[in-house]
This record gives sequence, structure tokens and C-alpha cells, in this order.
Amino acid sequence: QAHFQWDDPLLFDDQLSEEERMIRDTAKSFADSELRPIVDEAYLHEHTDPALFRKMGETGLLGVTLPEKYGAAEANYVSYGLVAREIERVDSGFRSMMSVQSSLVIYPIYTYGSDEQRQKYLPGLVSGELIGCFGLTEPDAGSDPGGMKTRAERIDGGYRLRGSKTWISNSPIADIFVVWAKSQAHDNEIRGFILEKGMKGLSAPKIGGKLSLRASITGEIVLDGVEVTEEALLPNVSGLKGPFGCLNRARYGISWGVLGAAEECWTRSRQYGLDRLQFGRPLAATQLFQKKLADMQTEIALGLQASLRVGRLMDEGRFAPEMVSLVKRNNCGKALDIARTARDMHGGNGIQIEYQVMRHAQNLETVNTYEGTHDVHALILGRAQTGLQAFF
Ligand code: TGC
Ligand code: FAD
Repeated sequence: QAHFQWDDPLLFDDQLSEEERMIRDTAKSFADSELRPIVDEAYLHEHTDPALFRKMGETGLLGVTLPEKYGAAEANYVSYGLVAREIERVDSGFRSMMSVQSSLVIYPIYTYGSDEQRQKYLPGLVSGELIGCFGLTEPDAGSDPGGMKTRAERIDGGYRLRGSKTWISNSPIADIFVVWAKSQAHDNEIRGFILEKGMKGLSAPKIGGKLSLRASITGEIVLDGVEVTEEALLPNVSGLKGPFGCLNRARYGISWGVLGAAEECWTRSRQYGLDRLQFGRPLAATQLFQKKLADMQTEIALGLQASLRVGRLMDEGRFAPEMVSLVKRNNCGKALDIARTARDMHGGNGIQIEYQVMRHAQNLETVNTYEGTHDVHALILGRAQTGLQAFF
């Protein structure tokens, strides 16, 4: 009979290969040594240090699934998920920086780009020398990106881009902008363009005043007649399936990341309940406290199994986007509930930065919304099982 491990109740670790465990441990030690010491300051002062990208790159945490010839780890999607989990255990904002760079910038350039574009951008993005961002959302097109207004007009030898993107992670510090626009030269199909910092007409003002994800900088992308040559166009994809192909990877990574944040809230609550005495005994000795811990343990253990399964299917080339919707939606929703409950279990201390749980709860509000809201993923799953679309 096996011994029950309270912090790994379904023996999750046993299901990982030697290499996956090694990558997970590397990410964990990076998160503990480089991210934990700075997270309070970064969050309180809304400060994003661009040097973190280089540090992540040096540690091999960017674009982990890419081939070695670009300087990447050439690991599998389960490893990518494990990295997201370890980074988000510290803060969702740091994971956001990593996943935008990996899934939303490196992935489309690798998958939809020309050889020249790959050679030009991928080594710098994988090493973190270059910082990337991904512009899909617009002020009037969030859940419905097909309603975007950004246009690429045909000009001699290239395109002129006009429009604006909002809520774009990394944009104020980005060197490389993957931007999606309706292209006049391609029957108004959505096409991807690679823009570079400093181009005339391109600016990326910061969005201030966020009460969530404060360690990750967010901004707009303003395209005021930015002129580019044909070389800026991503040649190998057309239509919404371009950005969605990237989102499948990022959403999958998020499904792991949020469980890292949830685990942090759960284990902190357990320890708090063991240490804190009220009515002459530890809080953890009360039935209500133990029920909350049991719910947290259960949801996290089940969520990890689900993400691992989707990761294995992705690595076998057998995943469907709806599987990703299922784990993104469920794990985000459960993680948010766990973080809010953890805040409550810490009493007054729970609102203090030092106890971390409220920061996680605030961050998870964003993570539950971006990359497709909780309800949008419900509609994707509803459509897949009824054949009826309920978006409009
Ligand atoms: P729909 O008719 O469903 O599809 C249009 C075309 O796209 C294809 N497609 C997909 N392809 C690959 N993967 C997927 N997941 C796909 N979903 C759809 C589809 O096959 C079709 O292709 P084709 O060739 O037939 O034209 O499109 P719709 O307009 O009805 O879409 C509805 C909906 C709700 C599914 C979609 O618009 C949606 O998912 N909305 C959510 C928007 C979203 O997730 N935005 C994310 C912005 S980026 C971000 O948040 C980054 S935060 C990063 C961080 O900091 O970590
Ligand atoms: P809306 O689409 O206006 O939704 C508002 C509410 O209405 C939600 O509850 C939603 O579920 C609901 N709703 C919408 N449609 C329906 C419907 N048909 N039926 C029922 N309910 C519906 N975008 C990028 O492109 N790149 C980035 O890097 C990026 N980073 C982000 C970082 C942060 C911090 C944040 C907050 C957002 C980021 N986003 C990014 C944008 C994000 O993807 C959008 O906020 C998200 O897709 C939701 O769009 P919206 O904010 O316009 O909300």
C-alpha cells in the first residue's frame, strides 16, 4: 500500500520523465533565486525589469519547445507547462512575460515566418536579448477579435498599418511587435506583421493604474501609418487561425501556471492554519479550515492531471483546441477560488503583501479574463457539444 503524500496526493511527479523533472527543477530554482526576492517590490511599485527576459533566456526558459539550433532547450510541451507552473508559483505577471515571449511571439515567427524572419529574430528572442509582444486585442474588439479595425493598406513594395491595440503585455518595453491586421492586399483577411521598435508611426504607451498583474507591464500599440516592406508580413498563415494557433499554446501554458499560483496559496494557508492559534488551538484543527484545505488539494490535484493529459496529447500531435479551453477555463476558475479562499483563511494578515495570497488573487482576476474569458471558453465548449454557436 502506498504512503499518501499530502502535497502530491496522486503521485503526479511519478508521471514525469527525468528530463521533465530536470527542467522543472531548473525553473523552480530560477523562480526562487531571481523572482521571489523581487516580487513584492515589482508588484507594489508596478515595476517590470526588462533584464528579467535575459535572465530567463540564459536559464533556458524562453521558447523551450523550439529546436536547439535557435539556442532553445528543444523540450516538450509538458516541460513548457512545468516551467509556467514554477514561474507562476511566484507571480502570474512573471509567467505572463514568459508566455507572451514563448507562445505569442517566438511561436508565430517559428511557425508562420519565413527562413529569413526566423534567422533574424528567433535567436535574440530565445536568449531574451529581444523582448516581444503580441497585438490582437483592440479597444472595440476583445472577445471578438474578428471585429478588429486595424488595417494594412497596400503601398508600393509593402504595407501601411493604421489602428490601435490595447491591453498588450510587454508592449512599452518591446523590441518586436507581432501585430494582427486586416490586409487590403489579401481580401481583408487577417494577417500577421512583425514590426520593430523605432519604426515611424509606432508607439506603445504604458497603461497605468492596474490593480492586478502589476509586475508585468501592459500597454497599447498605436499604429499611425506605420510603413513596412513585404519582409514584415508573416507569409505562412492567413485568417483568425493565425493568432488562435498561438493562443492554443499560451492558454495551455496558463492552465499549468495558475495551478502553481493556487498551490502557493494552498500550502501557505495550510502552514498559516498550523501556526495560528485561536480559541486555544490551531486554526487547522477546525473542521471548516480542513474542508477548505481538502477542496484546494483536490482541485489542484485534478487540474494537474488534466493539464498533464493535454500536454501529453499536444506532444503526440493529438490535441484539439477545445481541450485547451477546458483546462484553461477550469484551472483558472478553480485557482481564482482557491486564492480568494486563501485570502480569507489568512484573516487580516491576508490583505498584507508579506503573506502573498491577495497578490495572487488579484493577479488571477486578469488570468481568468485574458486569453479568452471564463465565459468565452464556456461558449467554445458549448458550441463543440451542441453544434450551436451562442456568441451572438
Ligand atoms: P471562429 O469562426 O470560431 O473561427 C475563425 C477561424 O479560426 C479558427 N479557429 C482556430 N484555429 C486554431 N485554434 C483555435 N483555438 C481556433 N479557434 C478558431 C477556425 O477554425 C476558423 O478558421 P477558418 O479557416 O475556418 O476561417 O471565430 P469566431 O470569430 O466565431 O471566434 C469566436 C471565439 C470566441 C472562439 C474567439 O474569438 C475567441 O477565442 N475569443 C477570445 C479572444 C482571445 O482569447 N483573445 C486573446 C488575446 S491575446 C491575450 O490575451 C494575451 S494575454 C497574454 C499574457 O500576458 O499571458
Ligand atoms: P469583453 O470582450 O468586452 O468582455 C467583457 C465581458 O463580457 C466578459 O465577462 C466576457 O466574458 C463577456 N462576454 C463577451 N462576449 C460575450 C458573449 N458573446 N456572450 C456572453 N458573454 C460575453 N490582448 C492581446 O492581444 N495581447 C496581450 O498581450 C494581452 N495582454 C493582456 C494583459 C492584461 C493585463 C489584460 C487585462 C488583458 C490582456 N489582453 C491582451 C486582452 C485580453 O485578451 C482581453 O481583455 C480579453 O480577451 C477580453 O476582452 P475585453 O477585455 O475586451 O472584454
